[in-house]
Amino acid sequence: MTAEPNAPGGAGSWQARDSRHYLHPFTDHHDLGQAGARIIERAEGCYVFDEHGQRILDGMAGLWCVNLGYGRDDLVDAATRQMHELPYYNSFFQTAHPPAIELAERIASIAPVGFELTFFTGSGSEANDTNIKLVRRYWDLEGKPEKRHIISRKNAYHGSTVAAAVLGGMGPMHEQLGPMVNFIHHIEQPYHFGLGREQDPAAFGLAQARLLESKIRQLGAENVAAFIGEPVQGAGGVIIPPDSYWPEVQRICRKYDILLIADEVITGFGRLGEWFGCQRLGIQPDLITFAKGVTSGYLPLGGVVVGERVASVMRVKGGEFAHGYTYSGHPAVCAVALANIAAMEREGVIDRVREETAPALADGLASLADHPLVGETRSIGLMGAIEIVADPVTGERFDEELHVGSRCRNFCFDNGLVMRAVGDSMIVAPPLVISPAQIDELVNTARRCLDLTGDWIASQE
Ligand code: PXG
Repeated sequence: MTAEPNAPGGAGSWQARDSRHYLHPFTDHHDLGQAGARIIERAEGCYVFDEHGQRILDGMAGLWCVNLGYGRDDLVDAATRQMHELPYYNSFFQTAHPPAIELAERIASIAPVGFELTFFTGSGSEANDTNIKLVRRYWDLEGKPEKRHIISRKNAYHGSTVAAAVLGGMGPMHEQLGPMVNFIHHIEQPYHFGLGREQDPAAFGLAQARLLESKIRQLGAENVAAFIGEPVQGAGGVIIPPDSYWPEVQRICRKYDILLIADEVITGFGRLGEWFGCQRLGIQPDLITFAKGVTSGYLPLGGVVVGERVASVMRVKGGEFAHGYTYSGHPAVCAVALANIAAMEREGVIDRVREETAPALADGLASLADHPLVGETRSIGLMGAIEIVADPVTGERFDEELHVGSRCRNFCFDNGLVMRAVGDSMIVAPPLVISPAQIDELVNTARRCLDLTGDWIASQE
């Protein structure tokens, strides 16, 4: 019997059609042509379903964004209603429409005190491009145009547009960009397990923060415009800085009169058990980048919440801010964000993260610490990491060639769990509506897959 032409693996299968025509983001197309993509067909709650009907617990909330989970009629209905009413209009040249105004107002109501003004974009990358221009505009208006340099961190992720990729600190992205924009500088990250596990965490946190001070002195404070950082680095491997880190960064930014940008694309909208991560970590930034969770990923939206310092200068001194996107404040997208925020409030989602599920995830991950492959587990809110090591005592890693993290990730997928690998750090960031029972399922599957990974490593020796 011949196979169905559209059956998995056949010439007309999703996989074959995909590899012929679809250029994927962050994908090796040689490998894709060989192995074929995993095709996800539908989703419900915290689970996605592949083309074979396998149910997979989405431990990454899509890409850190599907905070309310899949299948929410309220978000779909909000988009539909708005698209009937006004599917598109722009906010350029002194026009506006109710959904964008209402959303800007709503964000001001949940943001830290003094954040009254929001600029909308279509993504986190565009929001960070906006930040670069905002910072520049601010210092120009303040009569200090030489304050142009921005300091960021190695292994930071701030997006994929040219400017956002330069702003980020991902080596492989920089390599493909060629010559770098020369006003962005990177200092080392506060990655205790990876860079300072033999040191006291508080002392390590202070030392990493003071790298900022050294860099400012090297560049001259009169030339430095801003420092940007994710409160907790996400794509870099859920790097949770020691408690001593952010207060010291804050102190240094104030001392040298440097703007602080908190990139909350992942940590915003509830992931750390507060609306914004800076509220949880006690950071007082000047600009906040958001995206992802603002719409639970149902439609693309990003933006910058502008603090009083920058907002007042733009309002008082004026002059056109020569920047904007066709889809800045898209009405349907804003309507979904409003429905998303309303549902988070109505359903007490953030309180449940703080009081119930974040502690459950922390306990669950900690229970894996006795596994022979595990060097450390850590989490904050609903984002966590498991460090796979060859030797839990010394923290020595496996040979990179073994790609142990990717192996473990594949075992997870095959056994019904999406967990991501950043090198050999396994990371999770489930939907904020995950239940304690589903956290148990996540942790139990992770343990089983660590076992399978251990068996596989043994088979290679
Ligand atoms: N800032 C941060 C902190 C992010 O995590 C962006 C900016 C860019 O947002 P957009 O919407 O332009 O993608 C992000 C995005 C990963 C992964 O591999 C993470 C992101 C995107 C894609 C993959 O963990 N974060």
